[in-house]
Amino acid sequence: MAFWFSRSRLANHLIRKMCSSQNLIRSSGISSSSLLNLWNPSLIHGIGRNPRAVLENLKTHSADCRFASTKAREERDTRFDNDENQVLDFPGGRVMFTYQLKFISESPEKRADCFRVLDDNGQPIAGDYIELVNKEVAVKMYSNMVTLQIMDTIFYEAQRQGRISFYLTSIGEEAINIASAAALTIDDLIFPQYREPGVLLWRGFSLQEFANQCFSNKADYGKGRQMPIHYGSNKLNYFTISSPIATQIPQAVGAAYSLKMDQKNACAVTYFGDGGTSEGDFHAALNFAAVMEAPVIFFCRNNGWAISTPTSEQFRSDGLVVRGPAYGIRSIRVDGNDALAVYCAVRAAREMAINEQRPILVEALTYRAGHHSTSDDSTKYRPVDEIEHWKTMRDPVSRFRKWVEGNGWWSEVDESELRSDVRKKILDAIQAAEKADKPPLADLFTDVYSDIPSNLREQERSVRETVQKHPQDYPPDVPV
Ligand SMILES: Cc1ncc(C[n+]2csc(CCOP(=O)(O)OP(=O)(O)O)c2C)c(N)n1
Ligand SMILES: [Mg+2]
Repeated sequence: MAFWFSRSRLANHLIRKMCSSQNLIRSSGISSSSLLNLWNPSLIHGIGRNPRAVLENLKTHSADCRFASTKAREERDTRFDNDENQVLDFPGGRVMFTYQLKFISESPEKRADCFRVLDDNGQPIAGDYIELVNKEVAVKMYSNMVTLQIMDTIFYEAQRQGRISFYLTSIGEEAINIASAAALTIDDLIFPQYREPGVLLWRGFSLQEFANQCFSNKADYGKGRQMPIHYGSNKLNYFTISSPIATQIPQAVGAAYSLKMDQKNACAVTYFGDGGTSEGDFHAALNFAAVMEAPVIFFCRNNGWAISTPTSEQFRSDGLVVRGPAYGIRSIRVDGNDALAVYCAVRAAREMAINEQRPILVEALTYRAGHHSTSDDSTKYRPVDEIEHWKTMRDPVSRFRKWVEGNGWWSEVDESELRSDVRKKILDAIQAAEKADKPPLADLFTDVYSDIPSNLREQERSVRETVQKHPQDYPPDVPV
């Protein structure tokens, strides 16, 4: 760094020496800051017509006297051409000097725009993008959004009935879930937070597979060792959800970098909430991805809340989209309740991430229309009419339906058939999952070490003893 500063100091010194006729400068009516503009070679025109030209002449003349030897002159030409005294050639590019003591404002005059294709009534307002989604994709997207909604409603009730221990809905974020998934390919690696089961649904995870996980039965891929909704699927390139917030973000960058090294035609996509961006992992991940040029899409669901913490207590920036450029990441803000806008943005993001081998940040503005989870009652910390407004006026599912119906691709009959079919399938899946055997206790201790260490053997022996002593405190259907 010292090198650049010393270079610019040297330039400053030389300019002052060359332009020693201060009176001339003053009488020309040119301020000292505009004098410095004279060091732009593109201004060497029209000598004799204006004071600038006079000064230009002075500069050229003085410079010629100063550098008697050709070698020195060449050196001067390369060093001080192009506004050397106004520009700092610094790693990453050229930086303009300013002589105004001016701080960069903490907030821009205008907030970042939000891309949308459909208005609140499902009417297209950005026609150019409509044709990207054909009938087949649109109907599948809408059907998946409805399926996710019904799945959420029934599983939520199952938790309230005490049949599963925990649940968390995606209500209000169906467009984000389904439309982003639709814009990706199965080879793209998904690193979810937890409010994105629709991505898995789109990829073909069956209702039975969802139920098996929530009921922690033998068919659950996690062998009942995770809380409900911590889904994962090797087959569908969906990394298993982990409870600690934001851990998935740097993992996605690492995976994206491996895709880059293997020259794969795929990217990694990580989802996270507004709350997740307060974790150090978020910042480290963005910086790492930018520097390593990793093909990763950072998808932030800015839904206004991190459990009971509003975004105003989370950050003071204009949401998250403005953070991207700070790390050197191309970014877009999108209406998260407009399925077409989400689809178009993610599709474009994917193309850029893969073709240009770079990270992209997408911030989707939305609202967590449900409670955080079954462990929460959001009416305790936010107005009920706010929740109602988003649930009714800004519902992403009915908005998308209006567009699909308007195209003649969907009818009332289709709607009722879909709803009763999905409802029945989910109820059947829940019944089957509930009846299925639980994984044996021994599974608690496997799959981490190839040879189980002695401390774990000891824990296993101790838990068996405790279950035998106090059977009433343990589920009777877990084989010991
Ligand atoms: C490291 C860590 N800190 C705190 C928690 C507790 N916690 C679980 S969810 C959550 C809120 C996350 O909010 P956000 O990222 O906005 O996602 P949203 O629930 O809104 O979809 C918190 C604080 C956690 N799981 N992990
Ligand atoms: Mg949130």
